[in-house]
Amino acid sequence: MARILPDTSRTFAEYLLLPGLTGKDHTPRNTSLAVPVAAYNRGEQSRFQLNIPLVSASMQSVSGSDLAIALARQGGLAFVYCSQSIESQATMIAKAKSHKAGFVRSDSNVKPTATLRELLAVQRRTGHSTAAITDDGTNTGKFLGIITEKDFWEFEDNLDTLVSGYMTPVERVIHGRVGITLTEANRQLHKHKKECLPILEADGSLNSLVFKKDYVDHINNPRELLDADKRLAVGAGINTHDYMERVPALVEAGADVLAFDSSDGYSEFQKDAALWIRKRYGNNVVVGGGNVVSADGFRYLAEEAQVDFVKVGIGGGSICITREQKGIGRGQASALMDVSRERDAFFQKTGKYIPICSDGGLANDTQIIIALAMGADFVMMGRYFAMTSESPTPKVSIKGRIYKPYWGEGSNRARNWQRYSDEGTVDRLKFEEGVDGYVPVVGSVPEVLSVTLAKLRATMCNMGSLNLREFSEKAVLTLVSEQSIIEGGTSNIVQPDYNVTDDK
Ligand code: MZP
Repeated sequence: MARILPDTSRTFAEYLLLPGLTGKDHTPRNTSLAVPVAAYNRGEQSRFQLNIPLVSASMQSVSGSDLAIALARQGGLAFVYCSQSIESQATMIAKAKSHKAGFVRSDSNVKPTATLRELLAVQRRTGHSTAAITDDGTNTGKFLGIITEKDFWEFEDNLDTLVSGYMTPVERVIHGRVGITLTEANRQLHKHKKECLPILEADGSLNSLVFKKDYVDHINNPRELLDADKRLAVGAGINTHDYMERVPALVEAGADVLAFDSSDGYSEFQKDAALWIRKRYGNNVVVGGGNVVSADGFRYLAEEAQVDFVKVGIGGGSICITREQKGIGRGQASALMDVSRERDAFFQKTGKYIPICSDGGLANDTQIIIALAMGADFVMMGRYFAMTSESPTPKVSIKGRIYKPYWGEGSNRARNWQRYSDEGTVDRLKFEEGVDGYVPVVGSVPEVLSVTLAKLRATMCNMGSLNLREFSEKAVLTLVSEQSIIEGGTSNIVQPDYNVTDDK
């Protein structure tokens, strides 16, 4: 007979936190939201950390380059979706990686013999208004000058004239030499009141560009998540089918963290793929496994597949119908608590800490907080980010309100059969495991995060904790009754009806 677990499948909505002693130094300003992503050994530091404990789901309607840029600038990480061609996923990653850096490889370059019309075409393609002029029109050619949109008027000047007549020639361009530090480069920009400082090799060829706007960006976003070369960090979803081609392309494009996007990661297919990546890249890539909902699943991925982190959650996603379709899954709170316990036991036994990510089913800010208290090192969300202006979908107006489409990877619209089948059956996606709908637009990534993170920091202080490790170690949770949920809302008061017009 089947084994029946004694526990009931629980969800986050069924728990509340009890406050701990708040000390005088427990203020939101003193809290740190940094969390580990890559596995590490006792006494060491994780080789990849987030500055806030939130990542976005590898989904077509969630994680494109714009969201990757916006989230990394806030200290989190987006997993650019893998249900697209290898080339387009790599292009999205490369775009996010090139968004901002201390020293940027110039992507808009022309020869001095190019016409203004040709220059405009390059500027439109890249979206960048500053172009380098080099002898061969590449980003490493001999540097001859620089041109920006301010140097000519598109609707007044003859677009068939040559760029050479409008550019600032090298003799008059303030520039730096390779080897200059970023601080010194920014100092030069400040001193000469310039927007862009070209950095040249000793032989006069172009190496890179340093922009004032990047410096300003950095000052405005002190939490941003950067790689060793000061480029924004980007994650990428992968699958167990084409990893031998996809992973090298993503690593080449600059992906910092890879994560298997699979509805059921407790599989030999995932183990083989993870070991292949480990063998080829050692610890130079961070790779996450999942999804699992049990201690057994966690241990398998930790021990056998040697992944860096494990994602937890099956069937809880807001667009997910896996539980209805296949009868598989587990209440997200129960799954998370089971896996958290196993992660801690594994750490005690082996000295290796493998972070866990609670993936899907977080319906509001409170549930994010409860998930972190229950032991998630970080959380992955789809719906939350699909609702922001930076998600890749267009806005639509429905009955006067603004929405964006949001669909599951297992829906007919996404047809991400690789997520749901390990063996790659011929008649891919026989039945749907996800739905296709709309979510309201709530604002930009910085706007929504500022509220969520303020609540999280406030709760951490209520619990007497200054970091998220301490927060989950100190957390005391209680199951709530239906009546106590009602008690938690407002009662016996009249609230203003916002539709009533004020009659004076
Ligand atoms: P949510 O944040 O919208 O509740 O859930 C997002 C998570 O749902 C994703 O990270 C992924 O694990 C899962 N997902 C994505 N597509 C489907 C589906 O079509 C799904 N069933 O379950």
